[in-house]
Amino acid sequence: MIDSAFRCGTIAIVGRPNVGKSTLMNGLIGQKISITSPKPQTTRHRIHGILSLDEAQLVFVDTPGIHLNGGKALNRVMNRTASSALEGVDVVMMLVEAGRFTDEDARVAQLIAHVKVPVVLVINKVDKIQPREKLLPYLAELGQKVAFTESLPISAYDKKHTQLVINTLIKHLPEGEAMFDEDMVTNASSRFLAAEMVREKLMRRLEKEIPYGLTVEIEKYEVTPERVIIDALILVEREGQKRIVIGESGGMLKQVGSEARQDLMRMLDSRVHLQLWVKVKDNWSDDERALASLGYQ
Ligand SMILES: Nc1nc2c(ncn2[C@@H]2O[C@H](COP(=O)(O)OP(=O)(O)OP(=O)(O)O)[C@@H](O)[C@H]2O)c(=O)[nH]1
Ligand SMILES: [Mg+2]
Repeated sequence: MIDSAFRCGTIAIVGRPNVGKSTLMNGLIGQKISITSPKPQTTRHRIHGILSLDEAQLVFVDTPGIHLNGGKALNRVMNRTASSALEGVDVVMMLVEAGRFTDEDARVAQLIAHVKVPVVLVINKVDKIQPREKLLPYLAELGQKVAFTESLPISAYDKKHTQLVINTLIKHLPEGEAMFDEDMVTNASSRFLAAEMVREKLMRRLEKEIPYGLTVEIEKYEVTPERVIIDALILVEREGQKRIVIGESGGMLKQVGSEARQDLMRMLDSRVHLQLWVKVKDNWSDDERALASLGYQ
């Protein structure tokens, strides 16, 4: 008998920072929605990515990497944002990095130990382990450390692997009608995505603690027949950071602006005029009220 019932559900993507959650979500929906970088703690919000197929609709929820040590208020908010994403979803997809299992992975395993829905454990970045057989003892060990329903060793960059993830997830989704219009890839606003694209370039270009002390706010977002006009404000915590973000003769800001503009033009399918500003806002990342007003929940 052919099972032809349409399936639809939400899938939380959780794991410690830097395991490839956002890269995988973008790969699964075939479009860049969530920003990525080689640095941990890139994602700060919950970000929905929607994949609409003939037989199912998969609603992914990308989350900030769950990390130890409360640290600043922003860190606590990020951990809360991630763990609360486990509530009310139909499937939990936990990511680990092939060959590694840290205390932060153990924390994630502990958080998902009691969820009532299927847990798909994705062992990402298998491309980094050669030959593959080296992974076998690691895979056996994971069975003791994570309570999962099914596990999949993959590389988020590999189309065949992402297809396998999709097929596996569909099996675990409940029957039901689509929740979103089929041409919708995210429910995030263009304004939010614009701020994120700018933050991604800053995250990738800046070193040490600088990327962690900044946030981006969109001050103006105007759509005209010719182009989209965007003014983005980069908030930093100290004068010294402002100097670094601007760079010598404004060089850093120029590069960041030009890279972000390329992404935005692709995303918005329009010409884009992007203007960047930098301002100091003392201690915003450790101030609960400032965080709330900056859109961190
Ligand atoms: N070699 C390899 N690198 C990968 C793979 N998937 C992701 N990466 C890289 O891993 C780094 C982290 O990826 P992200 O997608 O930003 O990781 P994340 O889990 O979303 O990180 P946070 O948002 O900080 O929690 C980036 O440099 C990616 O390019 C993979 O399958 N193989
Ligand atoms: Mg991420």
